[in-house]
Amino acid sequence: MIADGVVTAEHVEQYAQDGVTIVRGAFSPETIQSLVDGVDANLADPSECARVWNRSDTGHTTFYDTQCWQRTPQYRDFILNSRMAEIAGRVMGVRSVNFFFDTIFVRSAGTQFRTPFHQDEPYWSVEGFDCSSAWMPLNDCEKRSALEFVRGSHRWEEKFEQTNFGALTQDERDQRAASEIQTVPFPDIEGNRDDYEIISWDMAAGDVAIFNARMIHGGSGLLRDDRELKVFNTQWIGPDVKITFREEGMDPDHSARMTEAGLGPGDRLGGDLYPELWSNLL
Ligand SMILES: O=C(O)CCC(=O)C(=O)O
Repeated sequence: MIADGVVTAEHVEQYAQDGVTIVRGAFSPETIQSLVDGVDANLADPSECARVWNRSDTGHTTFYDTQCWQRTPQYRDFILNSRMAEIAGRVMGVRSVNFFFDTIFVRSAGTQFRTPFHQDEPYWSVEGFDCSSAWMPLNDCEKRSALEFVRGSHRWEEKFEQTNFGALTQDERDQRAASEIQTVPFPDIEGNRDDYEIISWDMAAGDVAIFNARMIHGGSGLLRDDRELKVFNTQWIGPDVKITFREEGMDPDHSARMTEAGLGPGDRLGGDLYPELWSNLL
């Protein structure tokens, strides 16, 4: 279970039980600096997917962009050539891993905005258990500002109504209708924090938190006035995951690019857009 001595049996066990694990010191300062350069280039030239998730009265912003890896050499190099794919594959305990997509979350210094608690899979154009996100702060991040996870929630069976992120961005493209199958109101985690086991860590640049896409997570923000937060986030898919197009809408919506690439509901990810980047048979 060891990837260059980075992924241990404890990581695998923690991910399986809790739904999230943290791999510390996974990436070198040079790798992190390259991603910071990529994020800075991305901020200077946002893609058509970019959004400002939150802009406070005091001018603090939370910026989001996604699917930029093919236009940002530093992201492409990390995704194709770093050990991230192998780390994700070994943590999930799967036999192979495809890349799904990249996201950045950039909060200006002092931003208080916290991401509403949610699960990822219900927004995505895929369905399956072995689906994970790798959340990497590119600068040191205090526990109070790090992403939070509700322990074990990746195995909860309820289909929750999810946050409509369109209400945050006011952007037509983010609107998401209520789904007929998701009838259970989303639990008020923030209002009842003592009722849940909430996990987060002080994180250093180079650490990565890998979590299951069914896991309830949110938070971050609460930055000190002299602290910004740049996060680079990648999504990784195991062999049980299949494409699905959701009537209630998807965020980010990959249905058009998947269809254009000849992929449709029921297919596995593949091809140049969603390459297989690690296999334990290699
Ligand atoms: O960094 C954040 O605030 C949000 C991260 C998140 O929700 C995600 O990675 O799915």
